[in-house]
Amino acid sequence: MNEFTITLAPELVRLKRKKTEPMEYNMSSPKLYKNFINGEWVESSSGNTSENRNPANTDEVLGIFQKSNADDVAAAIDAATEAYKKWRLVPAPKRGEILYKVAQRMLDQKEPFSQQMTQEMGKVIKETRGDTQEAIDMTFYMAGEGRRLFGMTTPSEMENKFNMTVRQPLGVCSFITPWNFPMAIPSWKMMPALICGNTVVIKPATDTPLSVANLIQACHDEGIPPGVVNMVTGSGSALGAPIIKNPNVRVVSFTGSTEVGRKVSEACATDFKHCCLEMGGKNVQIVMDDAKLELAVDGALWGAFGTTGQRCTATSRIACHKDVVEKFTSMIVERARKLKVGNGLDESVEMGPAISQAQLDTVLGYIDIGKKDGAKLLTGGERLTGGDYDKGFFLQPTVFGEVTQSMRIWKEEIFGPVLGIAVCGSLDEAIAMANDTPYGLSASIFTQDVNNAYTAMRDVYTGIFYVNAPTIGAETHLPFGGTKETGNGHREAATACLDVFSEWKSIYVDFSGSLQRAQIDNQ
Ligand code: UN1
Repeated sequence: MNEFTITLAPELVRLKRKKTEPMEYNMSSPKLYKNFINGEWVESSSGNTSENRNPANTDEVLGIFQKSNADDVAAAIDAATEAYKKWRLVPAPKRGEILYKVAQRMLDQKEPFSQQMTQEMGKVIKETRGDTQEAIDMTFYMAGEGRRLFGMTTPSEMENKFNMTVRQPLGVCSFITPWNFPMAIPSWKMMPALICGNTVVIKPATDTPLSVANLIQACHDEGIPPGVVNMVTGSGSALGAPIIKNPNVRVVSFTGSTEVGRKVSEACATDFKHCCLEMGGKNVQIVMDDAKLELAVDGALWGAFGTTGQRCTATSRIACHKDVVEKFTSMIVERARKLKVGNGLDESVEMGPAISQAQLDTVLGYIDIGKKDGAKLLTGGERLTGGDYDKGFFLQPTVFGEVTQSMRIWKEEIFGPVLGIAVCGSLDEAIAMANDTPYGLSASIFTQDVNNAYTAMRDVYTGIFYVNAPTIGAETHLPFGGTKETGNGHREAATACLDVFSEWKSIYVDFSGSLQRAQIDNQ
């Protein structure tokens, strides 16, 4: 054994396969879920819990979750700090081997994970299968990254000297994750952090802890060592500061509102922590006069009403060419009226409920604002009531016409199934309208003209852009994120995310046997 041989601690090679069951619940006596700290499910020292209810049927309690406090957070961060000492030394390909198994286990459990996600989050089962699949894709992708994590070698300016760069982990990474993609978004953060050699503390959204618990269980069952992944449930207001301000946390990755993101950013700045922010969006679909209108309507419906409009990338604005706006509008209104709204477990349902009463109220508030500002309500606009609708947070797919750039529904993120259509006279005008927002996440154009497409690709200032496709549908191996108030320059997914979870080390090896002074001896 030479000095470069790494000996794995026995717990780090614990790769046996246990039988996995998704977390279970029983409506008559809901299961008590715990925090996951140092490889064990443990109760919060607060002694407090909260219920996780189905937004499609609030009679249904999916589980009782811990309402954690700052002591729980500290315990999780301590465990992650300790585990980091060994995990960072596990060869990245070995870390990848574990992630391959985690991904395979998630694939085995895709259906129950997805069903539970629909029950806790509301979006339709086809979409929760997509969410779980996105987490699986990310996990396989990052597992493969274990055999890459490429640095570079480059010549030295001096003789007998070798230069290279390597990625080094930072330590404990903490994540504050949203409810709209309860498994995919946590996986975007967790898997790259782990493959780089960091350890993790995650605080899931209060509305969707079960999906994160399922993800954590899959990690645990496939041999991620104790302390390497930890989960603490509870509210952001109680746990945010203890997580972010803990000196052992070196990376904070947050997905949520711009308002909260700004606070996270400020809190990280004073301690120079890596901070990755994924925030709001106000995504436009441009429809040109030469667009295939059927396709543009399909795209707008999927972009606006998929996930009940609760995606950061949701299509909430249309800039439609004046020559086709009448036809496009009547086509979309007709289709929106026919969308089937209901419990997402029913395979025929096309749109589920809002996540919560608060979200429903926000969306209804924006519908009022739209009306008051003079937009023309073309369809929808009301909460759905009667029968099973009374038990959930359902509302009608809503379309406004005659929207103008001065209106709040044109500028502000709504995060609900509300689409506003405005008229443009030219591509230049459409691009100016697209950029008329504080956000810069996603945009799209429907056109058959290659010149229109390339001009918009260049001039619409967003992090994601689609041609003849809606504003949603990012794949895990391309960078995800946005410009302006959507992000702070970082990207999730792809290999771009590795820059959040590692730092470059530049290494110079001088084998000349004598002192060589850069910039001095080689002139
Ligand atoms: C989000 O919009 O909140 O690109 C995440 C998409 C999904 C992820 C969306 N893959 O639509």
